[in-house]
Formats: sequence, structure tokens, C-alpha cells
Amino acid sequence: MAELKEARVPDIGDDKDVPVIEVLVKPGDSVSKDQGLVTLESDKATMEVPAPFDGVVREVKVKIGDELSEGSVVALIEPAGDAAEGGSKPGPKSDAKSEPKPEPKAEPKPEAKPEAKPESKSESQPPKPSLPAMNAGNPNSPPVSFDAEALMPGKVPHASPAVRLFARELGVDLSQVSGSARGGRISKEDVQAFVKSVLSGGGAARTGGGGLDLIPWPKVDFAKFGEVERKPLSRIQKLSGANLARNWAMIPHVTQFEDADITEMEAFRKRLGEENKDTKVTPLVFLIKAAVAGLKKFPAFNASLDGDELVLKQYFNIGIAVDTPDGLVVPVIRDADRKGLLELARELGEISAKARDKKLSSADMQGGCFSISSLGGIGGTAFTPIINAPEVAILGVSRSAMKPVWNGKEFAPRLMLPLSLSYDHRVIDGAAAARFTSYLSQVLGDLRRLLL
Ligand code: CAO
Repeated sequence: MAELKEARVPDIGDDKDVPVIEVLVKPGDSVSKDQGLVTLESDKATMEVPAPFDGVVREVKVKIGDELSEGSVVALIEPAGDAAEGGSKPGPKSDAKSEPKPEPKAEPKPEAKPEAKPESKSESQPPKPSLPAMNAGNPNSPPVSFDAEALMPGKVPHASPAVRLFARELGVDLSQVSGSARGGRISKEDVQAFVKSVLSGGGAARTGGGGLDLIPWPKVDFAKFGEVERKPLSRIQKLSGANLARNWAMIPHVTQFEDADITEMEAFRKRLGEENKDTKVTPLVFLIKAAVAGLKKFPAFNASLDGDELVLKQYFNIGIAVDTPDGLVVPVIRDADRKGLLELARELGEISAKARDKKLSSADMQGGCFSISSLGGIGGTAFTPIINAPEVAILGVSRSAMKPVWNGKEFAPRLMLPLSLSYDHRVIDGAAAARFTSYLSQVLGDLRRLLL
């Protein structure tokens, strides 16, 4: 066997520890130069790491979920003939977390973020030459990348460049295919299943309501009716908009409402705030604690759908929706079950500040199990939050208010907190949702229940 050479992650700009979301090759596969080996997805872009030369894959060094940075070794490839000029020799360290190559770069750095490609247009056109093709044999060449800016609902189905190419070859319109991979992403298997279903006659049923046969978005010349100003959406708005639209369209949402009596909790919160003047203790930290207790008691709420399986998580990471001037972001508080109220309050302050200063990394927003969207500081009596896929439920919190509550003898003034739990009805039944919100209400009404 000829000497094996490493395929490494090329220059991917400022991104670090970017998760692998797809492994596109396996040992024994023949690959040609620039063919995608794995797909990486940061919060900003999806990109394929290309093979630096023609050859046969002998070993794949990474798996889905590994986090890679520039220089990480992706695979060992046996080069085919002379085409191997661009390969580098295997080094002693070749795990997924291996750090960038030591040798200084002789050439000036290529553009860190390649220009966005309008994927929607390319769907029906032959594939354009990829960026690595312009930089033949250089393992530092930028990966094939399409900018997440282009991910607008209705325009671009969520799929990697390799899957897009595969679909184009089969003449499949990706907007007709449902994605079963992480976050609704369309995999090669989804395209194959779609083709099979069409060939067996199942596809015809789609026009009878199986797909989203939507009429086009209304095109209106608003200026005809009065003065207007045009303002581009921020990057965060585009990204979160695409995610929200997909989640709203794909998840059968139901929202369960409940009021929690937080009169005693509020008195305790105020005491805690007075004793810890340097820490802002808001009702949200109690909600995080109550949510964790709920997830422990009702494990289906701490789950994700993966095809025909439910992935039940044994960790308790809570996403918090944070409103920023540029749009909505959801940083994650990790291991919330192991943190006390004050620690949670401090961490909440830190991540909110980081979010508003645009300093959140993609790692800060990953790994969530369940999200809380609190509008309580602003107002409102109830709302229907959209589930943050692949989570299966989200808790909306509105503003607490003093209300007369019948205690069996008389109406007593109680501080009531409105809760709105949206859940994925494929995973959670209405009865389970009602039990979950009742439990949250009991815990918030009597915090001693957290000790049970
Ligand atoms: N009822 C009454 N008062 C509440 C409350 C509630 N449910 N929740 C918070 N408050 C109070 C707080 O105690 C605080 O009062 P003081 O200023 O007197 O201390 C005030 O409202 C402001 O709280 P806050 O918003 O700064 O802090 P928080 O911990 O409640 O929330 C954060 C933090 C980051 C979640 C919040 O600032 C935020 O961004 N919320 C918006 C989330 C959002 O946009 N969700 C919608 C998603 S769908 O589009």
C-alpha cells in the first residue's frame, strides 16, 4: 500500500471547534480531489472539507459531533498516482481535536469567508466549480461553503452541498424532501427514500396535501400606498427566521397554559436579592430550577426525535431566549441541575450580556435540552413560543400579576405567574403536558418540592 496522507481541515476563518454534522465517506471509498469528506456546520455557515487529492480513503478520523478546527485531521487517504501533490504526511496526533498544522503558511491566507453562493439559483443549474478547485492540491484551500445568509425559508432546503449535488443528479427538487437528520437537515438517505416513494407511487400523494403546496408570497409595491423605508434584516434575524419558520412548519405545536402562584417564591426572591446585592436574582432562575425538576420527573420533555427513535438526554442544559438589538439568540446554561440559584443568576447575567455584546460563540448556543423564553420583564399574559428544534418543548413566561384567588373560603390576593408551554405533539401528549405544567406550578408555588 502506498504511503497514506492526511486530509486536514483547511482555513475556515475565525471558526473553531466546528461540529461535524455529516461524514460523507467511509474507508475504501475512492475520492477525487475536492470531493467533500465531511460537512461542518457553525452557526454561520455550512461547509465541506474537501479531499486534497484523488485517492482511496483508508481511515476516517472523525465522527458526527466531533468538533474540528483548522488543521484537524479528517481522514487518511492513499493517494492515486501523481495526484497526491497537495497531501501532507500523517503526524503523530490525528484525533478530532488535533490542533492546526505547525508549519507556517508560505502563501497569503485565502479569504476567510468565501462569498455567499445563492444556493436557490444553483438548484437547477450544473454545479459551479468549487473554491478548492481554484486552488488545486493546496490543503489550505478554503472549504466548499455556502453562507447561512442564504438560508431563507422557502428558498433553500437544509442540506449539504454533497446532498444537493446528489439530488440534482437524480433530478430531485429538495423542497419536496423532508429532512430527518439533525435539525431537519436533509440527508442522502432522505433523498433516496423520497425517490423510492415517488417510484412506488407514494410521491403522487404529495400534491394531495402531503407537501407544503403554498401559493407564492404576496408581492406588493408598498410605495404605491405611501412612503416606505427599506432596511436589510440582520444576520441573526435571517438565521433565526429560517429556523423559526422551519420549526413552525414542521413541528405540530400545541401550547398548554397554566398559572403558578409565586407569592411565597417572590418573597424569598426579594430576600435573596437583598442578601446578595451584587447579583440580580430574577424569577427566571427559579424557572430554570423548576424546569430541571420537571425534566427529571418527565423525561420525554428532555428528548429529541431522531427518525423513529427518541433520544432521551441524561443531562440538563437549558436554553434561554435573549432579546438583542440584532434579534433573538438562545444561549445555553449547561448542567443547570448542578448549579444553585445564585450561580444560575450570575451565569444568566453573563450570557445575557455576552448575547447583547454579540460575543456568544456557537459553542455557547449548542447542546440545549429545553428552552425558556421569558417576556415577564416586558409584559403580556400568555403567548405561544415556537419550539427550538431538535428540542421538543419550550416554556414561555409572561408577567406576574396580583390576582384574587379563591382559597376555599374567600378571595385572597396572590401573585400569579402565567406559563405557556409549547410542545411537540409527536412526542408529548396533551395529558403529559398538563401534568408537566401542573408540576411546574406546584414547584414554583412551594419551592420545598425541589428537595423531594
Ligand atoms: N413577571 C414580573 N416581573 C418579571 C418577570 C415576570 N415573569 N420576569 C422578570 N421580571 C422582572 C425582573 O425581576 C426585573 O425586575 P427588576 O428590574 O425590578 O429587578 C425586570 O423584570 C427585568 O428583568 P430582565 O428581563 O432584565 O431579566 P430576566 O432574568 O427576567 O430575563 C432575559 C433575562 C435575557 C431572558 C431577558 O432580558 C430577555 O431578553 N427576554 C426576552 C426573551 C424573548 O425575547 N423571548 C421571546 C422569544 S420569541 O420571539
